[in-house]
Amino acid sequence: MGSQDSNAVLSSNSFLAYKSAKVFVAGHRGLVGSAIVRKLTQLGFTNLILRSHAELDLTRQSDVEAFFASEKPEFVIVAAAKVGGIHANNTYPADFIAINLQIQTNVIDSAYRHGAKKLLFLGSSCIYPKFAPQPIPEDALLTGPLEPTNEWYAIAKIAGIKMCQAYRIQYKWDAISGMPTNLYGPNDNFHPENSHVLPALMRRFHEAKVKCAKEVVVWGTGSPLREFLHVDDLADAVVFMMEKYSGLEHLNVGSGKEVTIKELAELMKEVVGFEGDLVWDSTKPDGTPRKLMDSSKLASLGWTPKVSLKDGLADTYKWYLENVKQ
Ligand code: GFB
Repeated sequence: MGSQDSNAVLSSNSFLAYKSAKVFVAGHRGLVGSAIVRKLTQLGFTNLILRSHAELDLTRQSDVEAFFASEKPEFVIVAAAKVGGIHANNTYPADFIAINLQIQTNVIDSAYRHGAKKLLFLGSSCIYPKFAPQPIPEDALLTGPLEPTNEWYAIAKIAGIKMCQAYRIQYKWDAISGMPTNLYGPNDNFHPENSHVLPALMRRFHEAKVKCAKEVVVWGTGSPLREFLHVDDLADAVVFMMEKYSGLEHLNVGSGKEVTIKELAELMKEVVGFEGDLVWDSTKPDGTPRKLMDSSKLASLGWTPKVSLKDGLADTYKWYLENVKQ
């Protein structure tokens, strides 16, 4: 794992051997948190600690402190975040930096202070420089300027990685970070403007099919490349890292497969069964041209993704049809 890892603390706590442990999944109603809860439940974990936003506002330091003081979770997975697609990131920079810094700072610090054995913090592939070498290795972090459309979110997530590293170095505390690539799956946000490309296109193609529309508008030029990972694969990787990894360095979590936005749109059209045309709106930003992550470090520990993009899209569309009314 590189020279930095001389600071690694090898975990003496097996995560999987201890299914009655108190595990706090922060953000359990979102795309990522709900997938982690499904996975942990399937694995037989019996003591998950879950709080809705109404029950516990993670941006409020004193509430978070009181929650950790009373519950004292043994394992913590930080899947709570203010997230969104390129338009939301570009439109609400203050929310993206402030809310994410507040949530992660409160949760990481309180988890440490109240005796959690291990914490996993989740970030995003947008932490890397806009023109990072491809595929992007972990050590490309902080080597160049960020993509401007999401630098506020990226700065917050970089601070989260660094906070985990700092607590590991100063306190020898077992905090690790995983950086997933672009995710999708059940419980995604299908908002027409603020969501990520995959749920946005699924909804737009579906609504166009229902209305028998002749065209669907897709943002940008279609040329950017993106790597997509089904959220069930991420949940599997989270459990794998909780069990097997205790290093200083954050780890990339990707599928290793990339497609252009045009290819994604064509595939989505096929999965949804829309028969009209695509119209490209080049007034909308493309964002970063390419962000394929190098996930070979995680692979070398023995983890591989399982869900293909085509199967994952079909599975997500099935979920969307069952839940569209909500
Ligand atoms: O998914 P997306 O918003 O996120 O956009 P990023 C990916 C690409 O899809 C861009 C294009 O080139 C968009 O222009 N696109 C085409 C669309 N049609 C649409 C559409 O209807 N909606 C959306 N949203 N995009 C985000 C970051 O970047 O990735 C976040 O802003 C986060 O911070 C996330 O890191 C994973 O991949 O560009």
